[in-house]
Amino acid sequence: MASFENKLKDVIIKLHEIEALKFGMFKMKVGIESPVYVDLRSVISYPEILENIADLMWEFAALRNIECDQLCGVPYAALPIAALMSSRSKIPMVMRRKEAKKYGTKKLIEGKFNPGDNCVIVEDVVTSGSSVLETVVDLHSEGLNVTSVLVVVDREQGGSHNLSEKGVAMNSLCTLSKILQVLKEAGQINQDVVDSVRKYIAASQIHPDGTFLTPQPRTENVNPSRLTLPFTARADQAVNPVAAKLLKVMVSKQSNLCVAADVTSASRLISLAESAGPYVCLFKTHIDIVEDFSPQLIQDLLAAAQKHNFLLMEDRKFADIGHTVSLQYSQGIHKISSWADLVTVHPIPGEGVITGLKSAVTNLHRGCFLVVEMSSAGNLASPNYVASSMEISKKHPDFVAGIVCQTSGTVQNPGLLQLTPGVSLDCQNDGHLGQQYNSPEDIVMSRGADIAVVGRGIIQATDPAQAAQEYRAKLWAAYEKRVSSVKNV
Ligand code: S5P
Repeated sequence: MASFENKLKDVIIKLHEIEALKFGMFKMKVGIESPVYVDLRSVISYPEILENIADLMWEFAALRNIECDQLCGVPYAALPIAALMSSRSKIPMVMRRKEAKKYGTKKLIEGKFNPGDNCVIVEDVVTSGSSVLETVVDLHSEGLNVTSVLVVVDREQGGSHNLSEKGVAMNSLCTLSKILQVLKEAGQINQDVVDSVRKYIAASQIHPDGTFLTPQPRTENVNPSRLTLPFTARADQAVNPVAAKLLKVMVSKQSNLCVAADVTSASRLISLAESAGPYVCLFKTHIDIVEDFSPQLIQDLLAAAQKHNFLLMEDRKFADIGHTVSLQYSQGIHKISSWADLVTVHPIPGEGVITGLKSAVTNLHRGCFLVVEMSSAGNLASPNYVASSMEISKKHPDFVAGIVCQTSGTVQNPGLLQLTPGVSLDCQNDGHLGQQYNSPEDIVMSRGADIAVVGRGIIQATDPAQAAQEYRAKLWAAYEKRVSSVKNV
């Protein structure tokens, strides 16, 4: 039987074939032009695709442990999807009228329900989330509880954030980023289309009242998102003390560059810390690849970090049960917790991996980055995995400093940092080794990176100091452009 992931890919490709997903230039309801158009109304003409979407939505709801007493479809495109889901699951359905009837009973909600019933909204596409919020208001006014919405496509333009601010969790079957990835891999769209849609996503975050968070004309009540708020202001919103410190270092050094110091000798590691140190905010190590490791190396690293004002991150990618990671973090020859300000962690074992790490440190002047999406080709991070990982991050704001990911919509909270690897000036991937590169500008503007990780682009350069300087300048310019696109209009 096909996996959930393969069925999802199949549906995305079919939606493109029937032109429910289109690329070009389209005028949106909110008045801006968009390079992508998502309209699932036509899906009723293709019963098989409709059925597949409803099945996937139901499977997805089960994966997310979403339970409810009622389903509510938002007219029009989501109605048949909700109806099929209701028919399959035998969960009854209610329907919100677009307008209250002018005669007879002035019911807003059709269908039978009891006050206090838990209702999940089903929607086809979410942009700012305003239609869903209107539905939430009406359902609440009739006494129904609404805490979740199931969406087929999240356009990643602020909907998830706007809904969560109103206490409604958005669960999306797929995002625009996922659609781009699937259609690109299937050879149905080219890199230019991918780039233009990514730029558009980063540049058009929308508040539910219709105002743009980036980079459209700024209005008085704009509520800047993570992507547009300057690092200085974000330092105040960081709960983890290392994240706050890192943001301050970034501002004072005007650097959003992290060097991935993937070298195998102690002398090369220290030489890199000395040469690239002045230009980076973060120095990332894989300490287990150093062949002549000794405690002295740590002393030298700490001295370089102090001299050049950067933080240290050990990219250990912990991925075991809590008890084991607490030992791996604090014991052994590397004693990581004694020197690394930050570590990387895979959320795959569940929340225990974080509680385990936290149990190994007595003060919380340490933090971690959760690796929720990877840069490598064919990685297994599904939308479901990403969303569940983000839920874990919310439970430990004191320890989670940020998220390692590839797409701009993943991190909403301005107090968290997005760290993104896969950056190179020449953008040449490394073949069968799987790394996929983007340019510094793209990584910050389209993919939403706050900090970009550069390894071989710097360490294999003839002059690593000069290369670090060049990456820093390009990355910082891209960050300034991202922020000022809202500030200066
Ligand atoms: O998804 C990821 C996550 C990480 S932390 N992809 C990555 O490449 N990394 C790390 O970033 C990887 O372990 C390496 O240290 C660095 C990228 O190095 P580069 O030489 O490809 O720039």
